[in-house]
Amino acid sequence: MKKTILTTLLIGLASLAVNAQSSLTKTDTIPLKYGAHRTGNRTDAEMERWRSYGLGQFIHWGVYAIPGGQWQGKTYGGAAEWIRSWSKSSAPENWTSIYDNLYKQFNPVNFDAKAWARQAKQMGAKYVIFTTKHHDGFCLWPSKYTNYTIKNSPYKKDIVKEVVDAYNAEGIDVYLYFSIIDWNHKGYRSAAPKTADEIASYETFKKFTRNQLIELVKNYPTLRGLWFDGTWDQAWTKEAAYVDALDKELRKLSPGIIIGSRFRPDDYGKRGQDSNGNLIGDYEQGWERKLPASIEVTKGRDWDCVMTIPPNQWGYNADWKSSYIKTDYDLIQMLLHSVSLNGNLVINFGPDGKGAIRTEEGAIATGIGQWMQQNSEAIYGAKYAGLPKPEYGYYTLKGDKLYLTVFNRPVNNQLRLAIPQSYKKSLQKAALLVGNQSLEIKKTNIGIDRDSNTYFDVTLPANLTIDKPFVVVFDLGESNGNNKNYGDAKT
Ligand code: H76
Repeated sequence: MKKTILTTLLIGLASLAVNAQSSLTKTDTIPLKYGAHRTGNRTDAEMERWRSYGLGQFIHWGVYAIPGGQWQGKTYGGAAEWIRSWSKSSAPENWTSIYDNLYKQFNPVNFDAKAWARQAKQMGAKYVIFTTKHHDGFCLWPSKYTNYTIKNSPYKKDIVKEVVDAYNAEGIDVYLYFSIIDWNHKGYRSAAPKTADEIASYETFKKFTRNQLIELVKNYPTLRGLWFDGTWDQAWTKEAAYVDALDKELRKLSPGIIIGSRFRPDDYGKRGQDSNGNLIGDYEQGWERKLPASIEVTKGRDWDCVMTIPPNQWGYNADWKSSYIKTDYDLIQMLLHSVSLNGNLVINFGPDGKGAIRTEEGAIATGIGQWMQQNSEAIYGAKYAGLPKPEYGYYTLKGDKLYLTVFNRPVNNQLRLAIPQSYKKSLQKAALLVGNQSLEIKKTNIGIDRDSNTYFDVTLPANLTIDKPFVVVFDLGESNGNNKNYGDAKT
């Protein structure tokens, strides 16, 4: 039995990612042909670019936007983009066939890719993930490999192209969402094929999937990555060799492309991380609508969190009355939470059947954008600071600047920061990010000296009137022993 203790902890300023293997004890390694391609994070420029985004936009759009979660007075109840799978007993009569013909009405007269892109830019999104095809199989690009595409709708034009061009024109990177599940393809199945006929039929689906992916990568050469979904079927998870070869092929066709952890299964059908616990793909895609509670649970991996504004609705749902809708404040807090732990937050929008982004989403985008306009320095390119989470909000770090985004302002206007004595940097200067007003820092001895922290008090201006989160910037210097408590008596 070979035991390796990997104790690499990289919180240096050059490589800000904490190594995935930090302080893990690895025991037996299972031999895998199709496991992780590497054990640490990617270090190339494309991935560095991905890491610096902070904020992204997700868009779920397709024919499911027409019913918007309901049909003829009946409510589906599940996630609106899943409405095709409305169960027979509660669904309108002939529901599947109604749904499969909806594309004949897909004519989004209000769709304006440039307006979407402008709004995303104004919100501060650095990248967009756009649904080319969801589980229903309807393609928003004119795929050569099926008739179930935008080309055969009244709209006709290539929506993927319009989106790619418009977002690129705003300087926003484009990633394409692609569902492996395809309820429209005859060869698609969920259970692993067993009989010769089933296997032959599934082969047609595999070929089709490969063709479509190659088509997307070739059609839209500026794409930066693929965001896979619907890869959990047993039929797919048993195809490790096929998917591995396809992954390599796509990477060859599109050098630098970024593909998350939801594409390839390993030899044993494990997804996300392989049977040895190593991440498959370029970043962790498992934080869907969830945020890691600490840096430890991220295992030092790159990750994104895709977040819905309502509880779990991705495609347009007409009914936003029945549940809690996140506010721009909630989402800004999630953004800080994400960036403070080395993740990107991707906020989902679900345009309606006519192509309009609902006014509530527009207002949220505006609110976030106004905040980003003033405070994005604490977000873009910022990383985990190597410090425990402060009770007032979140730390992010960029170069020699430490940002504290304050959500919980103390009533006495004193931010008392507990800095571990082991921290390699010292806090030199403090100022409000907006307006650059400098703030006094005082070392504070409050008698708690057994917890290995040094306490610093930063006084906020009493006349600071602000009802939004705000940022305090610290200039960091080399630690000169400053963090140690002084004057401790011998006992
Ligand atoms: C389940 C599921 C899918 N994954 C999310 C990202 C949405 O696309 C949802 O429909």
